[in-house]
Amino acid sequence: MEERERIYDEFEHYIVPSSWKDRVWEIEDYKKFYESTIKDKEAIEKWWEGWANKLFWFKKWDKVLDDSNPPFYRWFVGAETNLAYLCLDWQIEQGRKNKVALIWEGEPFDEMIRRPKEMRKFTFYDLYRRTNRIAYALKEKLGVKKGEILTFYLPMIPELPEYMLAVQRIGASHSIVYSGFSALALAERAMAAGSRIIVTADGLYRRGKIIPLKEVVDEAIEICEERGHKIEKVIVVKRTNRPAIPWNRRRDIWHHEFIRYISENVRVETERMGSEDISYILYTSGTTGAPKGAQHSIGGYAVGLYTTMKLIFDINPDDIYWCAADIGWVTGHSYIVYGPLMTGATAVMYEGAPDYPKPDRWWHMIERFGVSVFYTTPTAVRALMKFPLDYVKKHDLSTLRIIHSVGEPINPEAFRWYYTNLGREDVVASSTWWMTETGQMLTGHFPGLGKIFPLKPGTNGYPIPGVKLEVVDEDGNPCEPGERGYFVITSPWPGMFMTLYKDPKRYIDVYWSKFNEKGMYFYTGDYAVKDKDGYIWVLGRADDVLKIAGHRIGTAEVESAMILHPAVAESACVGRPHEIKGEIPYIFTVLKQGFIPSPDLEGELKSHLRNTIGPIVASDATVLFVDMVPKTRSGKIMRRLLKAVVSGAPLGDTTTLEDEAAVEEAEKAYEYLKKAMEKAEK
Ligand code: 6R9
Repeated sequence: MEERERIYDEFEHYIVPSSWKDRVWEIEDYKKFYESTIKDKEAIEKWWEGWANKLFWFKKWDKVLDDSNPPFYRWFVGAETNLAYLCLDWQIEQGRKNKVALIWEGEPFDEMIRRPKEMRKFTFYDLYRRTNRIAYALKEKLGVKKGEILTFYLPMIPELPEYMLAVQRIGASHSIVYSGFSALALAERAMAAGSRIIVTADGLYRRGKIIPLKEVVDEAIEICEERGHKIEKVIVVKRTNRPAIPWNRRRDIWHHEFIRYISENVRVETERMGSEDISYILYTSGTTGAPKGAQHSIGGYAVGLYTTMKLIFDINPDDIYWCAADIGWVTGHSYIVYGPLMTGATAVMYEGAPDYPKPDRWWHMIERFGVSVFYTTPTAVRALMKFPLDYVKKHDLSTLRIIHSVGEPINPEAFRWYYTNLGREDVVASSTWWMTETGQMLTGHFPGLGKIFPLKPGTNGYPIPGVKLEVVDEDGNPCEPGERGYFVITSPWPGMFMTLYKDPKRYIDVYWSKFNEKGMYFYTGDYAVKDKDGYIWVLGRADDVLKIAGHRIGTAEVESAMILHPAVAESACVGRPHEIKGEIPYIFTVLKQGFIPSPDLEGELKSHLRNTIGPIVASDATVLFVDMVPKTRSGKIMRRLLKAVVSGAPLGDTTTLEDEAAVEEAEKAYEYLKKAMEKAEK
């Protein structure tokens, strides 16, 4: 974070992609335009209504925005549409029946002929037929009804978007659990969503290996059952041909058998969904152990996605668009599936690792498909820029015209690397800031406006028109340019989540209470700075949430997983800066009496983490055994002190940030922990 603070301070020069030289906003002109879209509620409504009018609706709205009961904002009140209809039927109506909607590439690769072993293209009509068939089976064979939530635990295979669209068609909703999560995490989410159906696969390919999934689901179901929740059906997609998959004949069914006797021509009537009905819930980590189910709408969400696809990706039907994220993450929901399809783009979807079998897999794919718009993460860029540049240079990447990143702050070095080496200094590039809760991107550069403002390596650009973002101090007052503060959203936006599923109180407490004296400010949990030109620089989380390779993990989640282990008395998790992954977990651990620190025990605790949270946390975690975890008098873990220890920063004024910490005690703790860490590192 400190390094970034220096960057925006000293930032002097701009970059303009060569072919955009004549299409540059004077910053003041963009600001004028932007101001005109946010100057009052009417302006905001007018801006969003203009976009909404470009979409298909069964019935239009009575009201654009109902803000009479904040923070429960309602967008496009009274309107009716359907996400599956927007993504498929509406595209077909616009003449895209035979256009490729999805290019899917599997991970296995034939090195002899330098081609993927599997690559499939689906037209809009193909997807339309395939999802109708699944929708029919869900409805007729399992009685899935409007309002039901199905849990998906699937890898990056075409069946995942197909099931998503199938449930949308019949008015049901999904809750997708990232396939890297553990059985416990899956069980907790399936129970919280009240799902009786889980859709999964036998396994997935990762770096040439097969990773089992069905077994994890079975384990999760056992946990559910122990806690009194019944999973009635598990639909299993056969992905890997692994032999001897554990099977429960009453409960489990193969996907191919599930749809076998259903005609490929079957059609299911599309539910006319209310704008504020639930499209999906997606669980995300917060500062307490229990994951939060961000509940997304249909109408507002669609408008948010359509707008940003046009504004930030400047998407046109002839673009080959590739978002290289996982669908289990909000980025994949919004910008692999719903966003690209509803704009009629051709989207690429890739199953596996970026460096398999060689570190040029992605560049090879960009070349083979002629990708024009690319969306990726800083972690991936930093990992791939470590390899010799030849891997990039041997591929023709000249089709690229826009490359954006997401998920975490991007350091200027990584930005410059991709801007130059992938983008030949001629792409529009930016770091688009948004969150699971926002549903849609809210900052970036907007080639879709026909003009861009100059790029600054590492910045998040400007807020999109129609949305008010502010950087404020502890009291909610705007910070001076260059001054660090809390990042807040001060006007509602259409893609916003509607509440936390079944927990409206937590929705208010977590997001809308911190600055309530100032009005309805959505608190993002991030620190940010606005520089003197008005560019936003998001610096990182201000709360106890880590971003490990772009994945959001609550430190409380790690800590509550740790104490489930019989050897652990107490633990405190903080993020340690990492040059590729942004941050990695560092876990100070106090053992119960009778347990002795050892490498074996460390290994055991890490495999315990793998089983309780999943590999994202476990694979990079360091467990450090200590005699005590420093606490304030009110019993709160002194996290800033721990952060100073792990990042090698001096204690300095960190004590002042820690409420009620006795300076002397803090200093002692700091010295002790520093030594413990040095010892462990030797
Ligand atoms: C889309 C997504 C949200 C948190 C967010 C912030 C961080 C996301 C960023 C970024 C700096 C960017 N974040 N994009 N930080 N620059 N361009 O990542 O959603 O997983 O919910 O995480 O990610 O800290 O608050 P989610």
